[in-house]
Amino acid sequence: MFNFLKNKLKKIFSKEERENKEEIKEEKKSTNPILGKKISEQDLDELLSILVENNVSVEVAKEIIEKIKKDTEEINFSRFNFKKSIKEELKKALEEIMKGEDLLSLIEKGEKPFIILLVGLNGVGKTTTIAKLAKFLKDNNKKVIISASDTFRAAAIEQLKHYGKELGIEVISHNYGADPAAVAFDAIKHANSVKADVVLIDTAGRSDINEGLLKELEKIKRVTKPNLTILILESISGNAIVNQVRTFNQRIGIDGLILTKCDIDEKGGAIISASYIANKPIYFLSVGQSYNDLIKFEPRKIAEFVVKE
Ligand SMILES: Nc1nc2c(ncn2[C@@H]2O[C@H](COP(=O)(O)OP(=O)(O)OP(=O)(O)O)[C@@H](O)[C@H]2O)c(=O)[nH]1
Ligand SMILES: [Mg+2]
Repeated sequence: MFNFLKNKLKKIFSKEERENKEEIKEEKKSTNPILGKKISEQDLDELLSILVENNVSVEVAKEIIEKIKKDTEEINFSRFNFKKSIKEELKKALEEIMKGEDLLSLIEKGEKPFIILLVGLNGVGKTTTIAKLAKFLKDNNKKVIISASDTFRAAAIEQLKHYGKELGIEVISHNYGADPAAVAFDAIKHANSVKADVVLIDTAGRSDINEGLLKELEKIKRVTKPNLTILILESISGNAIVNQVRTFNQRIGIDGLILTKCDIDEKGGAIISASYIANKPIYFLSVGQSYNDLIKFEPRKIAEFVVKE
């Protein structure tokens, strides 16, 4: 009888001792069916597929999943609504990666004239984005000057002059073949004399990243010392976006991004890749071809677009 009690007490005490140890607690948690379910490798693979199928580059998708794996190691998800809960974890992770920034308040806090240089490959939407930005700034009572520093592509200057005329915004230009940095220098000088608030510098693109383009942009940047350098990217560009962000950032130095053509992008993943690799804010998304098609960037909306219920 006494022996039985002694043994029972021994058992209880040793159990208490064991329970004080962290590893035992963990063991108890993961094996307790009431406390729920942990994310398995298979679940992580499913989350990875969601990202990759929606155009997030494989490199970026793997890093995001690795982070989720670490962050959720200790979590026991409810068995009820398990899939929904882990998708929510994915959305939260995506939301943390992407950040927006209010361009207008940056301009208001910054120097006058506030100089913005737009760079990017051929056809991504630099010139039309300049027109949209110019309209947005004018609507917010800012005096804007545009520098037609794409002296490379035929009709680039006419395109900008046309937008300038429609919007009532002055465009400073030289002839085709002129030094783009000299055009920008003149535009800034003019902006100073008319007390403009903002100078938007358009630049030429190329079909792929080449030395000629990078050297040209480096020179424009050296001469103009912009307050902000914005890389324009197409949201429909897939994996190529990673290389664009890396090269422009290393060679030119970028402060933030604008993603274009989001109205024809059915996936949304390239926005996540670009944001992750750049680790810089997204100022706007361009969602169409008219002047007002520039919308504020909201990370949650992109996360929800990529990770559907
Ligand atoms: N659907 C859609 N089309 C866009 C958007 N942004 C730009 N575009 C179109 O993309 C094409 C190229 O735009 P541009 O602004 O001329 O591109 P760019 O980067 O200046 O091109 P280059 O000067 O040749 O280097 C035009 O037909 C634009 O109307 C967008 O958000 N949505
Ligand atoms: Mg252009």
